[in-house]
Amino acid sequence: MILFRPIPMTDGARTGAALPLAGGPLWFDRVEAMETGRPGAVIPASDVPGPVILHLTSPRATLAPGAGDGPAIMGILNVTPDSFSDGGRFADPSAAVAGGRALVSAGAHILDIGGESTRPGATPVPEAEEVARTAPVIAALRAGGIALPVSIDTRKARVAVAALEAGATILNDVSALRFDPGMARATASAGVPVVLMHAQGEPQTMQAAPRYDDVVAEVYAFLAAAIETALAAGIARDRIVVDPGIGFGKTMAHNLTLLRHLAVFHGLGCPILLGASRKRFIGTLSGEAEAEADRRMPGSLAVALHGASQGVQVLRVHDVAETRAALALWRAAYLGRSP
Ligand code: HH2
Repeated sequence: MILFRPIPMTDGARTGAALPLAGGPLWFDRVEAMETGRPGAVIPASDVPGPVILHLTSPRATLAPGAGDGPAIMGILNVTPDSFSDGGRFADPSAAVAGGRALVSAGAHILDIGGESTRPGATPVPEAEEVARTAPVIAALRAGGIALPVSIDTRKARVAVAALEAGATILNDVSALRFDPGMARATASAGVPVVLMHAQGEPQTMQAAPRYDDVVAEVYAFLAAAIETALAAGIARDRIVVDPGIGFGKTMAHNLTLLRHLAVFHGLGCPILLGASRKRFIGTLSGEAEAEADRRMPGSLAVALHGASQGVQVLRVHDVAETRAALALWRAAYLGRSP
């Protein structure tokens, strides 16, 4: 199969052939045609088949109105004892509510609440425990007047339904509806947006020996199939968000290849979420491999700005204030936009 990767441009001086990338402020007039086993070929956008161009250019549904036409910042709140970066910080419900409020004040457009770590080697959490960790925190945030979109990071329908009842408005499933057969039904009947993420293997073992013949083509095919499954379950296309799953069954080389080719996923016709914040490869490349995860913040900002320059619609991050500031400057410098 040939994949078409638009080559995203931010420059204010556009050529006559410029097309809007996913209806946003970036544009493209050239595309890399990619086929497994062959060198990529750069071709004019006018040579790309019509249905592909439609997916590459059509505006995406907005997940967070507060984000305008920039990437939405999804702030991470892990209500777990063992998450790789913030584990234990928000395990107590009142600390979690305070943490959520702090993310809102820092400028998050979406809050992502998770009660089960999916870091490599993490042990699964029983459903009832995951509900008890997450639903009361979401209810307390809503009771305290937090009105912005809240997503629940779970693979389990029961946890998702409890979170929706407590006030969550987006589902974030790192198994792309594969872990729990009830998840697709729960998503369809709630009519809320859902993030479908690629992962190879299960969290306990996924980093043991990740292997791909062509990581971009395989992740793309996986996400295309996940979209079809979601559509067949009655989930509307404009409620689907895709995510290449950085660090989920991937070596550093796989992560970097996906980052370089991120824009190809616009061909799926859905918003793209990028979750790279503080992940291990950032520590390795920035010389902070063995340091505390929060020392990976500067490297995480560089990757977030790379995501912005590829036109991703959602950035899932731990360092909300810093990402917001970096994006504001990036937008001002590259796009001439003031905040
Ligand atoms: N990464 C993590 C968890 N959930 N969801 C999406 N859609 N994309 C991601 O890349 C992603 C995710 C892992 O990071 P974190 O939540 O910080 O750690 P942990 O799983 O240890 O709680």
